[in-house]
Amino acid sequence: MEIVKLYGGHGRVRLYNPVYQKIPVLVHGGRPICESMVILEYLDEKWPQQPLLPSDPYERAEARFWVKFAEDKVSCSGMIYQTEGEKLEKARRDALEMLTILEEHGLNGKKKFFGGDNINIVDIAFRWIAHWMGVIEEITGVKLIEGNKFPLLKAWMHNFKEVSFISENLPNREKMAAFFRARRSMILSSA
Ligand SMILES: N[C@@H](CCC(=O)N[C@@H](CS)C(=O)NCC(=O)O)C(=O)O
Repeated sequence: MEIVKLYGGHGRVRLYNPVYQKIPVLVHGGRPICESMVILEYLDEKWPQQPLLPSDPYERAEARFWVKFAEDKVSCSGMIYQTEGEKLEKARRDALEMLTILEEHGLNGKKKFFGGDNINIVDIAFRWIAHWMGVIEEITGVKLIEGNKFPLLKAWMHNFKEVSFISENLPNREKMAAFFRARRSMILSSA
C-alpha cells in the first residue's frame, strides 16, 4: 500500500484531490481516496479482519454520530492557533465546550477507549485531541486540558498513546510545534 500524505499546494495533492486540494489522501493501487473518515471506512471495508466500526447496527450508528461530531468540531481547535484576541477567546470557549461534551457524553460509561476495550473509528477520529491539541496549547499558551477537569479524557489520551501502533506512528512533537508555530505567525501576519 502506498500512503501519500502531502501538504496543500503540492502538485500531487491537486492531482489526487482536485476538489478540495487537501490532505490526507490515501493512494491505494494508484487510486486516490480523499477525506479522513472516508479513508477509514475504506480501510474498514477493505480489511474487515481489522474492524474499525462495530458490527452491531446501533453501535455503528453511535460510532458514526461521534465521528461526525469530531469532524464538525476539529475546526474550533484549529481556530485556536489561527487567531488571537477576542477570536482566540471564542475558539477557547468553543473547544472547552466540545471537550466537556466528550467528557460527559462521549466517554462516560465507556471503558478504555471510545470503542470499549479496543480502539475503533471514534478513537481515531479524535486522535488530534491526544497529540495535536497539546502542541497547539504549547504554541498559543492556551491551556484546555489542565488540573482535574477532564479525568476521563486524560485517561483516554494516555490509553490511546499507549497503544503500540499509535505510539510508533505519532508525528514528532518538536517538529509539529515548529511547523504550527511558523504557520501561526504566517496566518496572523497575513490576517
Ligand atoms: N475534511 C477533511 C479536512 C482536510 C483538511 O482540512 N486538511 C488540511 C490539513 S489538516 C489541509 O490539507 N489543509 C490545506 C493545507 O494545509 O495547505 C478531512 O478530514 O480529510
